[in-house]
Amino acid sequence: MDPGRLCHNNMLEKDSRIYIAGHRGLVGSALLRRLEAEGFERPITRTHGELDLSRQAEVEGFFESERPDYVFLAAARVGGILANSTYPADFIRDNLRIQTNVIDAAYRGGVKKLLFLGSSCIYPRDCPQPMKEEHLLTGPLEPTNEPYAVAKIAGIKMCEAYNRQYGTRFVSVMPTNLYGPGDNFDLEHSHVLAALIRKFCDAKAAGAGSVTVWGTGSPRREFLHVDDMADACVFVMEHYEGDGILNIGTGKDMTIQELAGLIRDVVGFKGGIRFDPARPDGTPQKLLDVSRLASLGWKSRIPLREGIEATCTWYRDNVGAGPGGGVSMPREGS
Ligand code: GFB
Repeated sequence: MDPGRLCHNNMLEKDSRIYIAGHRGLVGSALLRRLEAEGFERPITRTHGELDLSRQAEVEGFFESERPDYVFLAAARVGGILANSTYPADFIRDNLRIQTNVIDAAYRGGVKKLLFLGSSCIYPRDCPQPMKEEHLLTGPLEPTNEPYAVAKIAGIKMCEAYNRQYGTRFVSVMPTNLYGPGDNFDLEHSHVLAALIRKFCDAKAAGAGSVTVWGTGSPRREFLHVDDMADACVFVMEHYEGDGILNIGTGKDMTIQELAGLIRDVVGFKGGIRFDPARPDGTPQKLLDVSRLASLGWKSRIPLREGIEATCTWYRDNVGAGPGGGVSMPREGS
């Protein structure tokens, strides 16, 4: 396996044909914002209604007619700990289908480079911390999201196999837990940071006495703002080549209890915090070793508190305030 290296021969041109699969999801929408802000003329996007990525013939037809040069594969079925354990079949089926169709069509369509988005849950449940890229496939996975993780591992291995057999340039990145504008704030399906923003904002508005946080509060998680993630994706697309996967994170984690305290503080909620240990904790710790990407020249920039403040504002303006407050955002997309 080619472990990967820095390259400078892959700069995206303003008129490059860049396809963002999943442009309505958390990561895809951040990528689109980023590329449009930089004056890229032709980001190619399709809504789910226009192109169903789980249907092979549709995906092949799309690649034949649109001929993208670069692909950000940010389309996926995603969700938090409860969604993963409630819909395991949907998570493994939809992700295998989407990524298989897009990766294969990208090869057949002569795509110059594809970036596949994995997840930090590909690493073993009891992985040494911080988790290094070489820890992949060294131990059993966390049961609450094993089907999703297995699909993502299949995507990584598919990229590697296509590179080896067909000489493609497909690269896989492993983001830590992401958050930011455009996140899913549905209490059953979301990830923890979005859920807690909603719970604390709504509790403050309702004058509630306390907020309930799932689990014991002791698991440790790392959080990366999605605009940093989009920046890292563009950096990797332009500057990295090889089969070796790359972790993307901040390199810093905190307990769920600490996160709840921080969000309570940002929101200005004066009530208490209760924990519900009947809800699952999931993996005890998920902290990425980000030294590999740092050695290539990329580091996260958005401080957590600042990112949470901006996401609270986005939530109040877009989800929590209106009559449809708390609407479920699309689950497919990032
Ligand atoms: O973000 P989260 O749903 O997913 O939960 P994972 C992280 C931690 O926050 C768990 C706790 O220990 C939850 O019990 N938590 C506390 C809450 N309150 C809440 C709440 O109101 N909502 C949620 N959702 N959690 C996911 C995987 O794991 O991470 C996916 O299931 C993916 O496959 C994603 O990898 C990045 O971090 O445990």
